[in-house]
Amino acid sequence: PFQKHVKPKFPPTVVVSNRLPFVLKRGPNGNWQRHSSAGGLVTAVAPVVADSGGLWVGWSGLFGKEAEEPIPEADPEDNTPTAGITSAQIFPVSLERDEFEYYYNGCCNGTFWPLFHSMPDRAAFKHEHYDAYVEVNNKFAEKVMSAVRLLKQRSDEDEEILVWIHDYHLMLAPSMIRELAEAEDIHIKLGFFLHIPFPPWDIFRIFPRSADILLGLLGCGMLGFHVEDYCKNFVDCCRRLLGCRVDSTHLLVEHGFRTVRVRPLPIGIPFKRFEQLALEAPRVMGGTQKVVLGVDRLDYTKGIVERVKAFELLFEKYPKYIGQVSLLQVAVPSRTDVKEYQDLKNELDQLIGRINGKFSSPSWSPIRYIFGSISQSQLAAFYRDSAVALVTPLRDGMNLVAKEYVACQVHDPGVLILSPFAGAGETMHEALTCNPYEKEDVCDALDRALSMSEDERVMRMMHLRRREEVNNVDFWLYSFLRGMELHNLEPTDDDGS
Ligand code: GDG
Repeated sequence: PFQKHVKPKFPPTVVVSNRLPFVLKRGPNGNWQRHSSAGGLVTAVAPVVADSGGLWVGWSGLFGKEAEEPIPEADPEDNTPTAGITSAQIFPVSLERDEFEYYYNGCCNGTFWPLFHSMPDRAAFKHEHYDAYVEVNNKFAEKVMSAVRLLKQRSDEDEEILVWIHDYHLMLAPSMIRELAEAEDIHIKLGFFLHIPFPPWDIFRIFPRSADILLGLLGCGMLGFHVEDYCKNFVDCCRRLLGCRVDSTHLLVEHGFRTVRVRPLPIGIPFKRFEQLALEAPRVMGGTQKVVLGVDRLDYTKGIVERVKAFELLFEKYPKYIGQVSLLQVAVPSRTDVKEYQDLKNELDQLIGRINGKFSSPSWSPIRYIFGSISQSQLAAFYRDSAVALVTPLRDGMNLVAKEYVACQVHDPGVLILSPFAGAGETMHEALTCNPYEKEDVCDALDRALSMSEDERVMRMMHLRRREEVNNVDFWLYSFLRGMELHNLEPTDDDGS
């Protein structure tokens, strides 16, 4: 039923995520100002809230007294989709500083992030962190209920209310919300989407309270994961850790008196938006030297250190590339108050310094490194003008960079090199693949990409682009809605992309 450029119509929806879809900063007059996030997820989900008259529950990024000040309206010049959400549609959750430290840096990023990326050696388990996680999930559940009550008052008797919870920060919230709603006899449809991988049973069970996490998630009617393997892992965990009756083919889990549906819902990007940016953005990289591009949050799961080492090997194994090819690595600062991330930055700084010292000439250096964020238009120009995108995470839920690169190949297509350990590797079949743990393999994939004929590049990119254009972010929204089995689900014919 889905066609290109058809936008689904959502019922009144409460979107729930750890962070609200904007950052608050003090303006020149001391008042709070909203700075909208331009990230793919927010761009996709904000219209759902704006258009459905829905509400957004999340943390504002502020603590204490500051958090109690009223949320401002969007700046009149803000033209991002978030600007369509009024302050009355925002339900902020207030968190204490210590509680946040334990819940977010401790449990979410210190435990679940590495564990779910199958890196248990990096995961720390502290019961006080998990206690804070339970407490914060409770706070979110309470806030979601006040949002639901408001929507219920406003809507028709038979109108369904959708609650859509996002990501690993809120895995206990579904069953908490279900319990509260049932106590008040309010009927809601509860859906959850996990943006990171769901690990295999043998990894997941390392978490001491793993059964509680499953029980939390099973509060939903439907659970979405990026790819089928994550769905299968989840269903398998329910069978082995909770003893649930499951259907592994149709991805169903029986729990209590309900059947929970589990669905692979691979996220897409706003393809047309990136394509348009690439068509319009001014040229930023000139010259005849080829550029290999890496774009990531600075995170150990993204395999940036391993990638840079493979790039060093390229010049040793294939000296013909010295002076001809360089790596442009954009690393967006992330979780900078966590020691592990600070150590990673230091390691990368030293490594890049050493390699540049070894190979640079007065007119060329092998690695250009931007530690910071660039505008989306500049990013689109980088994507467009790079001969190769090197997307080599050690593990990644999906990876949107691979998809955005493809959308921006509007002239003289480049080559995508993709790790099979990213969810994107499941569907982007025409990419070259390499094992990021084996630098020889990465290095040979680079050689192949850099010497690929134009015919082969055009053919591979055409197929990659076609798939991402159809399976774009609106298709993901629509697939989520279909998975929720709502009544009155009708697409509108707005032109969206
Ligand atoms: C999580 C999962 C999953 C990057 N640098 C700049 C910039 N970006 C934008 C990219 C892209 C986004 O950040 C990164 O998305 P990824 O998907 O690559 O990675 P995570 O942040 O780890 O996201 C991941 C995703 O959730 C969605 O479900 O795919 O697996 O880990 O959109 O464009 N944007 C701008 N300047 C930059 O310098 N403007």
